[in-house]
Amino acid sequence: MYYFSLEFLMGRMMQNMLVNIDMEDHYKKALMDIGYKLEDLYEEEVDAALGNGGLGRLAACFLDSLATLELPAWGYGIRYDYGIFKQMIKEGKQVEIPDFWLKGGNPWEIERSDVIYPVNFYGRVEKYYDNGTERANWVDCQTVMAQAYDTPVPGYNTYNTNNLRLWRSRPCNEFNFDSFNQGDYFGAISERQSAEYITSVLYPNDSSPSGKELRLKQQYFFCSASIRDIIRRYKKNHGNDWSQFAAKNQIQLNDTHPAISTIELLRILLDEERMTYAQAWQIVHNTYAYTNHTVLPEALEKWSVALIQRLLPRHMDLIYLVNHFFIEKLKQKYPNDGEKVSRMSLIEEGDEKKVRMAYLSIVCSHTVNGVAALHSELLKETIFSEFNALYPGKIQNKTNGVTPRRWLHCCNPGLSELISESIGSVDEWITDLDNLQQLAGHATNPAFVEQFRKVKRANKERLRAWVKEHTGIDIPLDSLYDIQVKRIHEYKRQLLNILYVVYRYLTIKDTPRHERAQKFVPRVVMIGGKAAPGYYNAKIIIELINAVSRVVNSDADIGDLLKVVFLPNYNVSSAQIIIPASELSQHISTAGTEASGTSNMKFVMNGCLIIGTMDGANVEIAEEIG
Ligand code: 26Q
Repeated sequence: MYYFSLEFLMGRMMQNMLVNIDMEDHYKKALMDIGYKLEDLYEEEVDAALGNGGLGRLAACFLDSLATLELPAWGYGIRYDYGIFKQMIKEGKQVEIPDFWLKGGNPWEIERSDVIYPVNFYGRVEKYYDNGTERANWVDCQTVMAQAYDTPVPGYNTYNTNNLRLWRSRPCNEFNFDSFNQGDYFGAISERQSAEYITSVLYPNDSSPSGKELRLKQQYFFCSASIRDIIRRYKKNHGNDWSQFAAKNQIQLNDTHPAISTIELLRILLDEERMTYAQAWQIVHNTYAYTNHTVLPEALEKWSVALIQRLLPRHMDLIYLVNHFFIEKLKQKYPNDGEKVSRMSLIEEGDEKKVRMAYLSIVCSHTVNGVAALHSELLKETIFSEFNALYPGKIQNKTNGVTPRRWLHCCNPGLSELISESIGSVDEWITDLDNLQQLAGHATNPAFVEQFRKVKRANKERLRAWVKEHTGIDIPLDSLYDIQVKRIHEYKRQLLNILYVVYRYLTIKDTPRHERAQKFVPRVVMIGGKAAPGYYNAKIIIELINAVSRVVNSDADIGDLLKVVFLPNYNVSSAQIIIPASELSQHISTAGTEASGTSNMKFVMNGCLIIGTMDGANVEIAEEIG
């Protein structure tokens, strides 16, 4: 199984690696012997932040779980030089700092100088007929090389190790030899640099797709190399017998970002392997599955036909061909309903023709899934309803999950130990979280409750020190820690949260001093998250939070009854400190807009009460925990 994703938000690796191979205690002791603390060593590692948020972190959690379940699954993606930007707050505003995470070297990756493929762009198509099948030579292309970098992915308590294979773009040596010969030395160098540029930087948008040529280049670049790699591996075992391909290779599309790979596989099967269209199509269709992560129309990818035509001319032909057969099927099933055909077409007509990548992904896949029960129902009833009617059963639900290794055991060793002591051993729950049900009996056990409180308090102390270090703000320990950390978005309603804080502040101010203590539980409201650099409304929400923080925190009349903190540079590592210290967490998206949410699960696992709308996976969490 291959998980194709433009994002893998791995965070730090060392503790996860040591825990999974059961070496953490040995390392702890060995380092202690030479006067070091393992925890201090962990702090030296930089995050591998090759993702924006939920979708990228989901990919990382899946890698850990797939390895732990001993499934033969690899991740394929891009080795960006620059991960998601670092966020600083200057005068209350977000400032973005480039994240050149490879500065000090990356000890986890293995450079594979032997695994390298050419990837073509631009050029033109020469068509010809071969026994009635139209095929093409794609000629006069620009070629870039894709080089593999591997990161091992050990499972918890397993003997197998999976792999995350990320591609880096390199110039092709033969590439543009002509300019050298013609004496255009600088021209040739600059073309080489533009090749390296493809994998330089992760796009920091996580909602409205940018539609930029470089982004499409990134998508095709990694898809092409990954498909080549998979075919090479298959041929080593099966030669030219393609009959087992789909049985041996399953590709999961993490959203539509790698959707062009469906057409790349089709192209290779037609133009290089010389199959008939029917044979090639069967293989593509039986190989792919697609995960959708949003119902928001503005977040659905659409690529301009003109751009694809120029960058990937043969792929544009083949998209039209797939669309032709698809529309034939529609016309048969719904005769005289031209409106429906144009609604469902893979091509959106208009001033600028566009390819609807979600529709392309649905048509090319055998299975489509949403990421929480409610979200999957919405897919079937709203944005993909006509596809659900056409292909009954194709759209399914697979509710997201998170790895309990990182999000409970590693980030909250105190709670992990308490749970293990209470239900027998760590191995009972750490690979099968249903075992946490055994804790129900301890909920009224005073000794357990006392221990639980102790653990929470220690985690709050750790967060308090982090807040002091990163914001300079002193927060009290004996307050309710109320937390909302996630990318800043209007639909996630950080604005609603901060307006409530203003209301609470004013209500406290309106209450006579002597009544306050009994009317208000002292609370520290913490909000954190990055805004996409071009998302104006998200950026001014950050400014507002900081402005409210300044007013409330400096009001001596309010004292410790209310503190407001903007947590800067929210990322995987800070999440591992923030989440275990939480007592109340906010998941208040407008119902129907948050596909799943995954931090909701992490907060719950760390003994936090969540407050939220009946949206995404909140619905299932509520059913599970009451
Ligand atoms: C697309 C085109 C061009 C540039 C950027 C993008 C892009 C990048 C990232 C579009 C979307 C994303 C990320 C989306 C995301 O994180 N979605 C979240 O996925 C989680 C995992 O399924 C869910 O839990 C969240 O509800 C969902 O918002």
